[in-house]
Amino acid sequence: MNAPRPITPAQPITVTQPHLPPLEEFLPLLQQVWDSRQLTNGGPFHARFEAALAQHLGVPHVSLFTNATIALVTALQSLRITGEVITTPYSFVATAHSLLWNGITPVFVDIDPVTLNLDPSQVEAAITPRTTAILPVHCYGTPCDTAALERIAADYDLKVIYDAAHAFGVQQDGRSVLVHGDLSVLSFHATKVFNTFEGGAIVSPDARRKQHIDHLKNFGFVNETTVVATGINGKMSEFNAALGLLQLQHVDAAIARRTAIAQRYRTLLATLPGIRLLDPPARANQNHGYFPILVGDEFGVARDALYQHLRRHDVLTRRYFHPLISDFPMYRGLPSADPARLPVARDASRRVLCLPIHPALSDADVDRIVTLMADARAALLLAA
Ligand code: T4K
Repeated sequence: MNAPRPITPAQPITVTQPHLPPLEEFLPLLQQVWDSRQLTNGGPFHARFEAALAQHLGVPHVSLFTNATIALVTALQSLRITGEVITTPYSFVATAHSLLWNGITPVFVDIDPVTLNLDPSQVEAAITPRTTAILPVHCYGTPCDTAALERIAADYDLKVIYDAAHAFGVQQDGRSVLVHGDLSVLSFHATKVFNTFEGGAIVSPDARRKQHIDHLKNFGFVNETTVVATGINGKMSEFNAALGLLQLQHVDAAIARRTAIAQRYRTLLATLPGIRLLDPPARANQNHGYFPILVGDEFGVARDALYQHLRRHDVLTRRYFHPLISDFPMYRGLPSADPARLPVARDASRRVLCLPIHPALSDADVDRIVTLMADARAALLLAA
């Protein structure tokens, strides 16, 4: 896992790399799929993975999906959300796209400067008679201020659907962060802490809601001849479910390695002025799916110049999340997308850089990345 890389790596260092189990562990499961010829539509691996996942996460009910985007679209359908939904501009574009796919108007609200999550103190002012729900994101796996958001939701009779795409395995105050709100949606995309190649899930608080969601993800069928809702095809295949079942055995070790990498970054980056790291969340663990830094003016080298410098040295960082969702063409005409109303999100989007983090990254890789950052700054100071 930790073999040193040559100083000039043959392969670029990417922001992430999927963690996979040894292929020989997966082949016997594939053999079972081949033998059974049950490839999808709720086969045995689907049932086993769903149960094992709920237990692993410590949540009551899970519905597996083909990906988080379809799961978000379905979650909104299942709660019959309409009108306007308050959400964050600082996320992956799928968060807001799930609203547009349901004919819902996103209302963007600024983020909290410490957590980079939706700022509850701004939510209330954005509520109108058309508001039906809040769609916050546990960005980078940092839990939202769930208590404040759910207080507002209760006061105004709004639903809360968490985009928990980044929050696999995150616990706060001794329980899963996924139990909050009406529904939570996970992603198991290749780039996530826990992957099934593609995949996702909805966490439901009760069996009835789960059953409704399970019908929705299967075209609305409840039996061979009865369709009770305008469902979609969101089903996870047996291939993905078998992989997920196996991945559960490896995910804790993968997160442990990510944690060690994050600690190493923290120690090394402390020597670089102007580089801000996010505070570890209060009373919660971290899965270290991302390692965001905010490049301050004091660093001297602007974020985009640093991004290019690292790129020239084959270190492919990502500017998650730049541009803001509210800057994309299908959103920027909305009144709530006005940049003047989103100063904190805009500043974060200008400064953020997600450094490479994944279990196969070596200590030498981390050292090299930080050295390259220091070099960029030193070169600038020398030229000044
Ligand atoms: N909500 C939130 C808050 C999300 O962040 C996301 C997804 C969603 C909802 C929707 O979830 P899904 O519907 O996808 O389940 C990536 C992912 O495609 C996307 O899933 C993720 N968020 C987003 C933050 O990042 P890109 O455009 O950065 O991916 P890409 O292909 O450039 O990959 C980044 C790096 O990862 C590559 O440089 C190399 C490495 N990589 C990637 C893939 C796909 C691999 O080594 N192997 C691979 O198979 O969007």
